[in-house]
Amino acid sequence: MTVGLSRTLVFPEKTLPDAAGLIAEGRAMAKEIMVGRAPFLETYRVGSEIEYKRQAMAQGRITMHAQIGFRDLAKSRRAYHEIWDRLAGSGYRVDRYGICLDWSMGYPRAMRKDMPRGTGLIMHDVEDWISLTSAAPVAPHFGDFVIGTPAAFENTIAALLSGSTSIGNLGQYFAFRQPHWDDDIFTTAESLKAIALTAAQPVPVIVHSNLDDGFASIFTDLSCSLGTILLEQYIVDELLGGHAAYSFGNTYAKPFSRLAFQRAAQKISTTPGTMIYGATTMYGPNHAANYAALATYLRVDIYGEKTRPAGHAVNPTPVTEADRIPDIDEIVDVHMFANRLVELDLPLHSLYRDEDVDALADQIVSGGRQFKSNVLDGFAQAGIDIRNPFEMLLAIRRVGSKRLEELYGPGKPDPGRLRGRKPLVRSHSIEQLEQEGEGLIGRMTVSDRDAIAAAGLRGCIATTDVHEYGKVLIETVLKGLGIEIIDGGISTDPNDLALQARSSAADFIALSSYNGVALQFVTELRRELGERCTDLPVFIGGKLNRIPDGTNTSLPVDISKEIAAAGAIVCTTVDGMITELLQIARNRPAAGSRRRV
Ligand code: B12
Repeated sequence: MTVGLSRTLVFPEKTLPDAAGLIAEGRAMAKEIMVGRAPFLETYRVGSEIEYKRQAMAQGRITMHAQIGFRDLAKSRRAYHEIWDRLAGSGYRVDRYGICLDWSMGYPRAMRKDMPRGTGLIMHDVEDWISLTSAAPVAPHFGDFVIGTPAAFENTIAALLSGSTSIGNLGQYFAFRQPHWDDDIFTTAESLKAIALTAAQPVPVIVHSNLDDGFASIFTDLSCSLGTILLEQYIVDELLGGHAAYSFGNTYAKPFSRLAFQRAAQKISTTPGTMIYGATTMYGPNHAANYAALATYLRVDIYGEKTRPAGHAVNPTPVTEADRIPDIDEIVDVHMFANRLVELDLPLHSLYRDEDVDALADQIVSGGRQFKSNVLDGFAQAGIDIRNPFEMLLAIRRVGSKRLEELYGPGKPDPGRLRGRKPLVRSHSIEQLEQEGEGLIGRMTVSDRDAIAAAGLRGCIATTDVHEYGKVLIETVLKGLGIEIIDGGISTDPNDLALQARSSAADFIALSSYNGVALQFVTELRRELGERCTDLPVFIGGKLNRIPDGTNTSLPVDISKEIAAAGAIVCTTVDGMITELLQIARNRPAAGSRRRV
């Protein structure tokens, strides 16, 4: 199937960088840069985490992953040591840390200090990286803002020197955009060099991809997510001689399909998996209630890894995660819970039956293989060189998840559905958001709905970062209310959004923001909108917090009031925006009798 895809559409540039030259440059660096002997490798006498994982798989041992990364390096070092130490004191082990670098770390080092910051760890020299991973014998997994960003090569060098043998994140490469950074050729070149450098190491180094950070959170078909693993293996292992491994979990909230996906991916894995991430979309504001979600997904993950190990560590996510970045005590607590659950869980395994879940896993695998071959055939027919890893990476990134699924998804065409296909195995997140949106409209009175529809409003909808679910929800509601939608994009910049809102004569902007940049974004957006749009309403929702300058807790605090003072209407719920829109609609002449400026 080639509908709508052609080389010139995907690559309008006359020439692209020489892939072979970039690969040679990356490989050559392996003469100087090698994996440092961090305490993890020394203590367990292994050459790499892959070796350690294979040993744990052979022993049938469940391994544990914790996510850490506070803004402040000293606090992050303390966490690295203290979590390991306190768990060891109880006879338990944390095997690996996923280190949450700040997204500003994704810019080349010289630019970092002037770029927008999120809520994660900021480091400066290689010595900082080494001092962190030296703090305890736990495997350092640099899963975010390394490969896949403009700083891919330099950050991979630092990660290797600090003893990391698990580096990501290809998922981010495909789906993330650093604010104010449009040069995807540079990002691809640096990422290709980084992968080549890992592939040329004398020990195997994992090139990690969190599928949810990439396309899996937006695909409607789990087969496409599995097909993504196959495509990543094709590029990293087959074309570049490296070791691709995947992670999944954030958005896999249904226990049955979560287990089926673990089974399916286990069948096609060559390298041990990194971690099964906590099902964080199951968490809400009530911490006690979150324990039920925690136990539910951990049980499934423990069972999956115990019975058909894919090499993943399990990831007990603190119950405070929906509020903000969790603190050290909360991480220790949740690991105590998980370790005790492993002990209590094993006797239950004989109660489970596997036939139904295996049948679903087989369906996901066959759909995934179909997706991979559809993508390769389609790309080849469009004139993309499918043996060239640079072209493969950039083409997948530029075509994007929605279009890839529309064009190459294995489900039968079904024009009425999202992506125009009936998924082979439905992924639930997007469908659930649509149902939530429809429910909100259903609860409104007919006269309120009619009033909004009659006003002929037009809204420009965008996100400041990769979190897109809030936008999907808002779009569903606004469409249902007959409001025209101007798509302001994902991970957009304030100047671009202001331009689009003005040129499309939008009546309001609706913005979703989660990464701690909301205040800066709204301030710049207001400035860019300028004098002419002083009364253009800007609605904003999501996670409206920020790490205050000079804090010593490294934890974000709510800044809704400051955002409101900067000129946005803060909405904790979608109802809040609907009430305001109703007000606007009632104060306006009917559609048709208004002139747009
Ligand atoms: C799903 C998710 C992801 C998915 C996103 C998938 C996708 N394509 O959208 C993935 C896995 C990709 C992801 C990635 C990351 N994430 Co995330 N993610 C979440 C999670 C679990 C859910 C957020 C969500 O979408 N909820 C669904 C929406 C619909 O519901 P809601 O948030 O409750 O929103 C309500 C209202 O706010 C309102 N609303 C939302 N937007 C708007 C807009 C308007 C106009 C209106 C009126 C209303 C409105 O609608 C909802 C209805 O009540 C949260 C934790 C949590 N449980 O909240 C973390 C969370 C938001 N992520 C977080 C982080 C740090 C990240 C990463 C940086 C992690 C990393 N190191 O890689 C990356 C992002 C990198 C980047 N470049 O941006 C942090 C943010 C930290 C903070 N600000 O304190 C959180 C809070 C987790 C945590 N505790 O660390 N994430």
